Amino acid sequence: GTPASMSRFRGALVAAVLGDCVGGEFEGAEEVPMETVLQHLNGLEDETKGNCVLEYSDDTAMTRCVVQSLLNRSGYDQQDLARRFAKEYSASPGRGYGSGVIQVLKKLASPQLVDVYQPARDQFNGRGSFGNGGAMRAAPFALAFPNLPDVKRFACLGAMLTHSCSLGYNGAVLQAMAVHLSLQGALCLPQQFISRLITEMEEVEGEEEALRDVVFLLKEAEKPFCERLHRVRDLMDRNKVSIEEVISELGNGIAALHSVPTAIFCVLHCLQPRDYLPESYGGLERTIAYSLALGGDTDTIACMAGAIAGAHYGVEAVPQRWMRCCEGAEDADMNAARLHALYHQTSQGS
Ligand code: F2R
Ligand code: MG
Ligand code: MG
Repeated sequence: GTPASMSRFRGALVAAVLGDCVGGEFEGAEEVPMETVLQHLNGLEDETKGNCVLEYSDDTAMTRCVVQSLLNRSGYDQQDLARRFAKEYSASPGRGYGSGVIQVLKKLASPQLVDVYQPARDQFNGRGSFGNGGAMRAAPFALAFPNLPDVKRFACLGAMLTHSCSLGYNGAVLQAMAVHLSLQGALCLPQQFISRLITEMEEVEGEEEALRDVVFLLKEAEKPFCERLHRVRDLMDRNKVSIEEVISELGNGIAALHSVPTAIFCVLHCLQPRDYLPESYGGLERTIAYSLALGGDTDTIACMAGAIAGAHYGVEAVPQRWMRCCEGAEDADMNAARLHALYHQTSQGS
């Protein structure tokens, strides 16, 4: 498709929901054989099963809040988004939220709250969360703002409502940038795509807060996301790479650092057919199946990989039967069209 076409917007938002819904089955599993993944996905194709409904989790619940807020406010409004997060959690607390973020969501509901970023700053004895909860809901920022500096800025602020640690909010910046570039067609040149992400993250991780956080947390390299993206590039260059190697090099966990680069790798790895995936699968199906086979935080990795891949392949690549099984997929499709209009309205105004 052409850059920033309607099909790409719809693909991004719908495939993110699909990744969350189909990935929920395996979240937290240590090992997920590909055979089991394919059985699960084949089950979605089975017409005899009637209306199977896979419920969405916190990933989609919070993404929907971001989408609704961006659409209703025609841009980023921190008070409105904070209020929507709190309201959504209170209406539907059983969506599988992270155990830490629940405290933030309860505090955000308080009418006395003056600074909406403060509850996030108080997390984990003032260190803030490094979880992937900011990144899992970052895609809509790439679908609302046409300019990269806006995408980075608002993805960062939107994540900071719950994740004040740079290892959390920088994961959201990286995820939103990946969706932004994919929307422009940048995945047609995969080497340039990953190089661009590294260049952008060099700048993002040069910020003082980021350098401070890596000293205290996770004991990682000075620019941890850049370092992981270099590993993604090394793995991409290899013809054969095992699931075990991907997990050990990139991770499959709940930290943004151990899941956002992994999701990006899943997309890049599945641009070509793979002998362990059905020949009948297109790139989007391959990406989601592969994300699930990594185990660990499967709903979130598949959700993030789905958004990036969906922006590349477009909505035509989404299997109708999978879509019909997933709660919230139809809504995502309609909202994507509205975000498309907002994006193009903003690009004309700038
Ligand atoms: N929570 C889950 N899955 C657990 C199983 C749910 C189960 N299916 C059910 O229904 O009960 N999934 C969701 O959580 C992830 C996003 O988490 P988020 O929003 O980042 O939450 P939080 O609480 O901020 O961080 C997650 C955990 O990471 C550790 N952590 C984070 N920062 C830390 C720090 N500074 N120091 C120490 N630990 C830190 C904590 O264990 C947090 O609880 C997604 O997977 C989503 O699907
Ligand atoms: Mg979840
Ligand atoms: Mg998850």
